[in-house]
Amino acid sequence: MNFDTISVIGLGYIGLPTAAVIASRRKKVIGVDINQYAVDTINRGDIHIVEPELDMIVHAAVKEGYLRATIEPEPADAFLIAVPTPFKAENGNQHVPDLTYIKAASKAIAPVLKQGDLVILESTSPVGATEQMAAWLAEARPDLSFPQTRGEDSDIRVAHCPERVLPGHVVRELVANDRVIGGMTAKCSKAATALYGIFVQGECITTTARTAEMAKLTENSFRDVNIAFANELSIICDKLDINVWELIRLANRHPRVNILQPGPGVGGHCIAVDPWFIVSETPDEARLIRTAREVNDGKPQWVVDKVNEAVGKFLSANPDKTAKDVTIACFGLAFKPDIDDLRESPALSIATKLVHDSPGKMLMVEPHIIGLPTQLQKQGARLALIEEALGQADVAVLLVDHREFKSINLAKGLVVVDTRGIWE
Ligand code: SAJ
Repeated sequence: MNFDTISVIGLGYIGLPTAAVIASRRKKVIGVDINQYAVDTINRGDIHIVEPELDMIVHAAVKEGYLRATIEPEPADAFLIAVPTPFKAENGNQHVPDLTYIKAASKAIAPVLKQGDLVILESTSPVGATEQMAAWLAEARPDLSFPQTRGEDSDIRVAHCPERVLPGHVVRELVANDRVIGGMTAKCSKAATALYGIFVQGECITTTARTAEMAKLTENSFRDVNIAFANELSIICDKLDINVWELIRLANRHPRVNILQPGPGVGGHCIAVDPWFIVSETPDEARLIRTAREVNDGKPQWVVDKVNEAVGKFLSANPDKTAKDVTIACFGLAFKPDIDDLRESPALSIATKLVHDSPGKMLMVEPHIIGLPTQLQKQGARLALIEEALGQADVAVLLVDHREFKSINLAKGLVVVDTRGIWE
């Protein structure tokens, strides 16, 4: 199978690295995005997102002429769709998957499709989304045949191949991870396997499109349920006056126990989102998956309550002070350690609540950003350096276990709320 030109639709956290890695294998790649700023930035050889090593690869691919970005789709031999699948509210359900972007991408590429092309959906999707995408394509191109009606003999091949890369390690994991390839027919799977063979060193395992969709949702739900277990333990242990970090270390010495780490909640755009795709489709059956989501989503408020308790403790030890005199320092705003990504971050939502509720000074320590989000700034919070915050804080709240925070020496008398167990 020959893929001379490959088009990647959606140049975000998944699409851009994928486009760049394929281009680095000396394949002609056309990246398509509706965001003109992203298109212009990439065509200059720069990147509009933060991901280690990506800038070098994009720069080289654009400079050598293998990668080009555009707003309008152009003909290609394979199309990889990597657009977002957010939620929408519908009939009182807040977490219904919204396929608008997939629909728009299908409509956009349909006019340039030709016989023999391969279309791959990479976006994390509810079960059935690939079939739905194929239906949209068929509707727009009645002159071409698709697997849902023509099976193995279709003009166009369609598959779902979910991305499984870890933000912060995308460039390495894109190449090294195994891929689940869910073709709508065996021929579709074969074509998609050949495409991933261009850059994937992991194994490509074929299955159906629906199983591939569910595999991706299952992986992230598995992690969510396990983090929820750790978070629930942390709340139980707090009540029973047990150090949860020590408890987990001890329990994990059992050869068949591997408990994850509690934290301030689950953030990011995948683990806190994907389980809802299962719950939304099978609400009566997905009881554990739903409860895990609720446990993890409830953790930020529990942390806020803990900080308020800590402020109360400080005030009873310092009866001459009022709440207005208390300085709170939050350590970390990102959704996980050692990255700058604040989107869907429980740390950010805790900090925002604290800034809103606390009348005293609020200092934010986040070594990975150069300016605070406007909302925090407007409410009077200040971005501070580690030393400055430590010098002024009455209450220190550890929200993200960034490398920089691990070696901090805490002053005696400082009231601490440590959601990550690195200052225990
Ligand atoms: N977290 C904990 N405790 C833990 C582990 C994680 O509280 O023990 C929290 C993190 O702090 C963070 C959240 O969970 O807020 C998610 O972080 P993560 O590093 O576990 O995962 P993501 O969201 O960055 O990436 C996940 C990965 N999925 C799995 O590990 C099963 C990645 O492989 C997927 O490609 C990605 O979702 C995705 O795009 O779906």
